[in-house]
Amino acid sequence: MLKHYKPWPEKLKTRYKELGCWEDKTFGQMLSDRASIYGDRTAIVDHQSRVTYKELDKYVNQLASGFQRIGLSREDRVVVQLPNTLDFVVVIFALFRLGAIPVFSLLSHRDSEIRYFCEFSEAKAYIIPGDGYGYDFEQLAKTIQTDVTSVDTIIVADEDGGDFYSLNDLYENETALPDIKADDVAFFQLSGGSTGLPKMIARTHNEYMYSLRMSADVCQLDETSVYLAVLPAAHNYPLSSPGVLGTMYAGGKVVLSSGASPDEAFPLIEQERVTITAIVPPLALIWLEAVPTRHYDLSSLRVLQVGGSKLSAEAAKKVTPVFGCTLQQVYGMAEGLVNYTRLNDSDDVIIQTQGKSMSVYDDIRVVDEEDNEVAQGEIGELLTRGPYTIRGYYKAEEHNEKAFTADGYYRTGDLVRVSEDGYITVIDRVKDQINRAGEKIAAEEVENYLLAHPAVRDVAIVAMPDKWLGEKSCAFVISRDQDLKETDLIAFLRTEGLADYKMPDRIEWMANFPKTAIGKVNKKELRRLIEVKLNEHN
Ligand code: J2J
Repeated sequence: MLKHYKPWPEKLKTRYKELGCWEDKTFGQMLSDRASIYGDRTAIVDHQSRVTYKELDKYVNQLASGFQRIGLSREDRVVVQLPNTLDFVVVIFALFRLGAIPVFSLLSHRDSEIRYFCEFSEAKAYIIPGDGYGYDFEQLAKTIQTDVTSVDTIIVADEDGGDFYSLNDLYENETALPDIKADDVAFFQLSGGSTGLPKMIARTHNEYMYSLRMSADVCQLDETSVYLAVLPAAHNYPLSSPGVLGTMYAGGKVVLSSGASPDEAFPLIEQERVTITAIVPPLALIWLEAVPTRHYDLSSLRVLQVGGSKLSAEAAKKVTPVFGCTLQQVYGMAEGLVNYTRLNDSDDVIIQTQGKSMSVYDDIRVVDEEDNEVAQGEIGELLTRGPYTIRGYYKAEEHNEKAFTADGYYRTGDLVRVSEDGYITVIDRVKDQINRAGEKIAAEEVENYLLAHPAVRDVAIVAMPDKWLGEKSCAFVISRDQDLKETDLIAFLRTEGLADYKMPDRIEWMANFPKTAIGKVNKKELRRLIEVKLNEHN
């Protein structure tokens, strides 16, 4: 068993198996099954390739064999930082078959994040994209390899690996692969987080397979479905809700796009006859504006999923008239629970709510600050547990005490209202996080970086409303130095190697912070202050 991983309690494992939720299938087996049922159907399309299920199955075995030859084996952690390409899919399935554990990072992550992922997971390998993605990943990989002792293998997804292995050279004759168990950890994902350091989420084959099987079912996918991934496929939403993996579960076709703009996505929808795709609310606004001015045939689209942050009812109303398809709101989290509006729900439910949990075995509680359940229909924090919601973060015992209840509920940090028939409306959040266009920023993580600047005495980061992104981040700073400028702080964060989306969008200088009754920084008041200021300028 993987060190530091706290497995599911035996009683629950037995229960979820008896209930038929967990089917004891690994992702490796799922792909072979699909290859035998849907062999000649197209599985994956990217900007340069198109492969069938049978071909994909073969490539995955060949790459797993190559990985094995260069020393990767069961339970080795491998940080995977790849764009939406066929390579991404082959790599993760090859690692699944080997029992090695991908750590899903995003292309936008930089030195600070990658270093932490490698160190914290004690990764053995790091897989990076080739040229053409706007950043020198090879240089980053060199630094990581030098600084992080566990990392001894770098693989570049390019024909020429330079000083490292080239992914293309690792496709080899198939060799015997280990026997992987469905209760094993399949991969690590990153939590959106609200604390100083991102938390890691370990998911087993069993629990995750159930999540995507239910998603495929709710979204009515079958082998004729065509899913377009425009969001980074490593993220939980496009990976499993139903995403790339749910579509493969159903035997459908996955189209991978490295960009999400209308000019990249719309032609793909037309050419590949895409039936379903998933976007975040800010993209929905851009797509809605773009439809009338672009002349692509989008008539194949049956479902447009919108989730990751709150979609306004105003925008929600426009989706069906503009796209001629059903809107599906998706409210999910990498920790597990996923809620969907159903395809046959009334317009009112689809426009006003963020959906209903997908499994009858999801336990949902809505509680007040003392953890007492609120009256039905009242606002409170959503707590949840169930067959595909984690029971604790990886290697984070102390934090788990706070993030989960003693009886195993995950504290989502979301303030919601649940209707009598189980539909959830997300109202606000209690967690210290900024949801910037669906990308989550843990305020404390960025605050800690800024506090390391010698001229910063104190800092507090809060969300401020933004017409396009939903929210942006505003850092209130108390400076020791009158000459300190916004540009100095941003430059400082860049040298620290923080991902771009975490950079504060605005800096406000303060002499003191408003405090709460118990003397903590009053972030609610700071949010109000910046909102007032923004309104004054409008
Ligand atoms: C309001 N807030 C939302 C929504 C997520 C499917 C869809 C999304 C995610 C995801 C995911 C929201 N309205 N429709 O993993 O499988 C906010 C909540 C939630 C947090 C989780 C999936 N959909 N949110 O966004 O792990 O605050 O997952 O707790 O990135 O995003 O973020 P994340």
